[in-house]
Amino acid sequence: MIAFGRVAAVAAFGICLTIAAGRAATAHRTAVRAAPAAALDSNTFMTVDAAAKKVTIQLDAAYNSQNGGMNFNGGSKGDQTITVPLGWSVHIAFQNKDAIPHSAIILADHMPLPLQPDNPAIARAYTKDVTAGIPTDGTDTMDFTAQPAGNYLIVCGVPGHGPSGMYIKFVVSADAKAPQYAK
Ligand SMILES: [Cu+2]
Repeated sequence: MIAFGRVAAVAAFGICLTIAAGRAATAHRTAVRAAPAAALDSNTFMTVDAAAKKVTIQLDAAYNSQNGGMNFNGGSKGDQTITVPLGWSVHIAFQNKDAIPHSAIILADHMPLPLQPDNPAIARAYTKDVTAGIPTDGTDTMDFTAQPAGNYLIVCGVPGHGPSGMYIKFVVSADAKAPQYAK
């Protein structure tokens, strides 16, 4: 009975965490819904230095409760697209807002996604602890050059998360004149 009680307590604690996370996510959703109805406000996640040809992107894992928290900046299953001109410098600031670990790695836009990705399609385009994931509130940065031109995905590298829809699109474009963040 002692063991059962412990299991029950752990389960109850887990439920509390879930409820708390759900409330936080609801607050996020409300904020997002209040934004202009057009394309995603790129200023929310993207800062552009045109002179330096550098783009800084905030990448929040579990930004809200979209796809059960399996999202980046509220995007999942490829429903957001970040486009960067070929050759620009990219700085991505990753933060995990979830109760479970997540990571990020750039892969070729090719299905099916590997269950456990470990080889980035763009050099240096991955966070630390790609497979184990970065814990709650953990952060990391990645700096890389947007090349070669092509269609990619930013995917969570924790096994199973990518196939569960935790990915958004990332395009390196030879034609784009400026970065764009679209939903
Ligand atoms: Cu994940």
